Amino acid sequence: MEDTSRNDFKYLFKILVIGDVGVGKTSLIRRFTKGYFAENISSTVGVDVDSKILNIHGDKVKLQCWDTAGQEKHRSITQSYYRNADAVIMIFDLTNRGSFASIPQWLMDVQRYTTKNAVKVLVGNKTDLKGAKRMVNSRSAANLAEFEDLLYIETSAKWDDNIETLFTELAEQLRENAKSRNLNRQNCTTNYSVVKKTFSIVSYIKKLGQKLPIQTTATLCGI
Ligand SMILES: Nc1nc2c(ncn2[C@@H]2O[C@H](COP(=O)(O)OP(=O)(O)O)[C@@H](O)[C@H]2O)c(=O)[nH]1
Ligand SMILES: [Mg+2]
Repeated sequence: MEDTSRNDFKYLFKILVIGDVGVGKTSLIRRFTKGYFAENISSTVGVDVDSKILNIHGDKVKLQCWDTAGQEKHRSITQSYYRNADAVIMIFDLTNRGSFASIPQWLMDVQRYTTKNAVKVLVGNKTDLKGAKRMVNSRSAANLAEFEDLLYIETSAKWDDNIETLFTELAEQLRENAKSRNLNRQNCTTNYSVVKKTFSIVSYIKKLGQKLPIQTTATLCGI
């Protein structure tokens, strides 16, 4: 999908990226937002935020990716970090069984601190490390994802494998959700404008001293 550098957009979504130290959170965000991979990244302090705008079916969708920096060592990510998250990407390292075993704990925090509507994605990173190095098979990860109602995808930040797909699909899903929420809201607004219109007609008729038509707002709103 097309990346635009201009800072106008139709949708803005906050995406949290969490998971154990070393799974590739920073690398994945860097690959997506900046387009490169660096073998040795010095860890940053505090939370890093990086964004990219994607063009999704003609709409500019800004994905704001929040990266933890160090706090994940002690799983001491605060509740405020999770606030207003539209999506959460939970990453584990396909070559590190421990990082996969941590996912249920991460998920507990996600369920505790985010809304039910937040889109949750499980990511197995480092697909470039194959053969004996691989410690978590796709089936186990897909089973967990299915059980916990998460999307699942395998990536390599190093080889740029599935990174674009991950964020594009996420953006599509978030845009769809936002559109249907707006539609619900709009329906309500339409009802209001219908009601308002009726009132102005009513006051106009009143002014003319005519008999008011019997019309309830409920029937106008189709309730
Ligand atoms: N082979 C390989 N190494 C990766 C990949 N992603 C990250 N790494 C390496 O894994 C280490 C930890 O990455 P980093 O992004 O700092 O992980 P974080 O602690 O989760 O932010 C670094 O040495 C990265 O170069 C990947 O897709 N493949
Ligand atoms: Mg990092």
